[in-house]
Amino acid sequence: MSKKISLYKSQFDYPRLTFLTTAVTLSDLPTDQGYEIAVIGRSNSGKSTFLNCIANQRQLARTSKMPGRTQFINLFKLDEERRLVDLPGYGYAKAAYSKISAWQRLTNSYLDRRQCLCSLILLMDCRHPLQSSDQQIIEWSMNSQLPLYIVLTKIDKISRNVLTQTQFRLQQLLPPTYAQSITPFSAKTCHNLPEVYQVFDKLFLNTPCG
Ligand SMILES: Nc1nc2c(ncn2[C@@H]2O[C@H](COP(=O)(O)OP(=O)(O)OP(=O)(O)O)[C@@H](O)[C@H]2O)c(=O)[nH]1
Ligand SMILES: [Mg+2]
Repeated sequence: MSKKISLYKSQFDYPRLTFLTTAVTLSDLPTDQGYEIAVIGRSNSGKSTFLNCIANQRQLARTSKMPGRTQFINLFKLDEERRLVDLPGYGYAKAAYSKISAWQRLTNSYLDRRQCLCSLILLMDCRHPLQSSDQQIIEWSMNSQLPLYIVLTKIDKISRNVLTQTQFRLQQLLPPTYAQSITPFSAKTCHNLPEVYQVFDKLFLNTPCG
């Protein structure tokens, strides 16, 4: 793994992220104002762990080895206007089918209706990238013209060579807009955390919502 030193100083104080609320239905969400960036991806791709790493807090978002840990929409407040959102994962959650489809309905209606949603961060486990559900999210964001950024998680679990091959393959498969927007990440080593802060800053500062 590269030991590149980044001098990037983030515009927002991400370690000050605090838990705001859990939404079981859309009506539990705070007023639809300000800016939200949502972390989306398959169950177990590392979404909640990623948010903990960003906040430099071990238990801000609940994580688990078992897929299906996050079952509702959890919101974290960065400041009065900006929030980060941990969405339930899609894919192979170990739970009753009826429960899984309820989480997916919740996520889908959040995506369809939330005006202050300004971007998505799509997390993919670097060992299983671009599954059909990931492709559906990419397609949806293209059609809705919602900016999407890709983070490849768990890179501590593969060699540098395999990571390079994976990135190359993804660049061939993804539409050009997204091929340039991939950040490899490890929550174990916090590799590329400054780059991730840079992505969030850019998305918060340059993206009109609504
Ligand atoms: N080695 C390693 N493990 C990770 C990394 N990121 C997450 N994990 C592990 O992957 C498992 C799943 O992480 P979560 O953050 O709970 O995944 P999630 O995407 O929030 O899962 P759901 O809530 O089910 O959607 C946990 O055991 C984490 O410790 C990483 O970068 N490296
Ligand atoms: Mg989770």
